[in-house]
Amino acid sequence: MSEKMGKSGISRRGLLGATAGGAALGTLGISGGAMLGGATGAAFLGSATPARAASEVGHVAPGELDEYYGFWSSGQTGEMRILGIPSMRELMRVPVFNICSATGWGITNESKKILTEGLTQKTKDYLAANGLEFPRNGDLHHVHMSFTEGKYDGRFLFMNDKANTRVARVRCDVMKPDKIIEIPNAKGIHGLRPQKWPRTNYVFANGEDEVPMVNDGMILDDPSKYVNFYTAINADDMSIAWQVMVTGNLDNTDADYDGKYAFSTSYNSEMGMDLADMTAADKDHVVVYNIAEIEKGIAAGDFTELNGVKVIDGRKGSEKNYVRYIPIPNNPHGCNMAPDKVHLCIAGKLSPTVSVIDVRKLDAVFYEGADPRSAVVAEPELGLGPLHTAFDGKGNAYTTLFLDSQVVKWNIAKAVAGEDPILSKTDVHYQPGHNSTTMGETLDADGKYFISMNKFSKDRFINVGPLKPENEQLFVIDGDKLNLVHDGPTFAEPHDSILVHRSVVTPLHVWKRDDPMWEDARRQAEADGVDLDWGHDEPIRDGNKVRVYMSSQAPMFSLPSFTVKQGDEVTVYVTNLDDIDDLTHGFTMGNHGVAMEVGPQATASVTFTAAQPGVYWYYCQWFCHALHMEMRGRMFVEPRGA
Ligand code: K7E
Ligand code: CUA
Ligand code: CA
Repeated sequence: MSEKMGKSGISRRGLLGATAGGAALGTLGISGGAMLGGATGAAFLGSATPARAASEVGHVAPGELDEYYGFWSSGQTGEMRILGIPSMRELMRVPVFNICSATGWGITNESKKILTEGLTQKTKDYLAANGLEFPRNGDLHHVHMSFTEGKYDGRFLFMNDKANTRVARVRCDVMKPDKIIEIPNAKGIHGLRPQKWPRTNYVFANGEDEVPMVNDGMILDDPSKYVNFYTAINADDMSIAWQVMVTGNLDNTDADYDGKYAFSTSYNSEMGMDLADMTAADKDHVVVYNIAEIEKGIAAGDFTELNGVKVIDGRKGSEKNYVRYIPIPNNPHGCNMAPDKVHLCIAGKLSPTVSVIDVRKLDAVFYEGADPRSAVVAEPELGLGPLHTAFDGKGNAYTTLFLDSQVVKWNIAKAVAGEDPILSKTDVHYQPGHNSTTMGETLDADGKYFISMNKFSKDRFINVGPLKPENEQLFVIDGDKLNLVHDGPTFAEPHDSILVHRSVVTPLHVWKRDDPMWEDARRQAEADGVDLDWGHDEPIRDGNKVRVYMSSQAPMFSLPSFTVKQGDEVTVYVTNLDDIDDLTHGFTMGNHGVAMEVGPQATASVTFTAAQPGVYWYYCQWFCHALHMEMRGRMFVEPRGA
């Protein structure tokens, strides 16, 4: 480390001693134990009593329904979760980038198609070299809903996979992914936001990790050859619209309410390749993307085609009006556009400040050559380790302070006026990362509830071993104070959430038979002359490929048994004919690693090789009837020679 320090010309002592940010770095990176030791559990217990009884607000009695959906990321679990707010009950897990034993996501043909079709050939090749069809893991940080005119429109949810550089779209009518794409050129998609205005035509995605401009194994230690990519995805078909090549890495992103600009924070403006270099400068920057100018540049042919993507050069030194770099202290993280349509809040992370950018001043920065910092209209000092900011729609902001284990409520107008903006500080447990407010990233921000998503639970729960859960706390914020109404653990590791009024989202109760999810099954059944709804008494043989069509109706499969030959590649199609709310069946083939969910009125299919002769039971693994246990049948595998 000291050697690398020498390279950047700054000693470790100088770095750590230079600024408040430097001190924060020391705590953050170098003595993690001390960071956790300072938490204030006792103080919290004394102040936690809600000012109003829990029964009055924030309590959802059995049988009552929540007012909001919470759409949760799950970090390295790779799934999306749906919670009810304010009960904080976990209602559903939606596998996206992970493989799911219950639903068969990553096992069924329908899900495998979605997981594979958006991968680049290069990725398919190196996965194949590892015996994989698609990545086994995902790291899902940010879930955001599609917008129409600055408000959620309930069509889609979009989310990133940092681990494998992917972006997924989930249909809100069935709460299943329908598109998963790998982003070419970029590495490590992190920040992700939909365009807010006029509607979500683009989904913006940050590549966090720098890569050599030609990443062919010839360049390692020449940072001048490293670049980073900001990607605009066409939300309607999940194709790549364009990319901007930038200087510095990209962390979080957001878009304005005018459809003019999008923004990314960068903590590595230094283009450093290790911690020392990434924290060497006392300012990094926010990149501002000028959407109309980029679109003009693309239309005029001012791009390089790179792996099939039109790439605009927006690196520092480029004279064009595509991007501007606004210097911001120090390794900034969160990037949150306020619903007042004016103020963009950049959390300083290693700086105790939040930088407030007035987006109305950006035209001057682009077209009149104004100093980029002239758009920064306030930089209040709020506390140590500011990470993310949420809004109540009444001019107030809530910023998480990771190192202080607090949430600070502050007033944006006061900050801009140069007054002390801090309204309150509330202890949270412990080390909060993201936060969110009800409808807070939309023009419908209603200031009712606030979630603090804390990275550590430490001593809050009975011990479950060395791996502890995270902890999340829900507050009512419609008064002056933040009133705690829920405090509970979550499994690895939600980063972000959005809280969406239930009136916005109207999922189906049963599938529609013409759903595109099983289009391939429909086509295959037609080619086989089979009615997909009812199935077929005999397997359809096609060389050593065998297709078995059956339906399910509680408590029976239409086929009590079927026969194949050893070595056959067997595809089983199951259609659930039950047209009843909550009547899901499943199909598990014993000892074949095969299971899947078949929702009411859905078709699902799975393919496996019947490698060993014998009798194998298949069964419905989703409890559906008093005779659910009896809902099973036999696959008979005849020896090859028979
Ligand atoms: Cu949105 Cu966790 Cu990926 Cu901040 S990041 S905490
Ligand atoms: Cu069908 Cu259980
Ligand atoms: Ca930096």
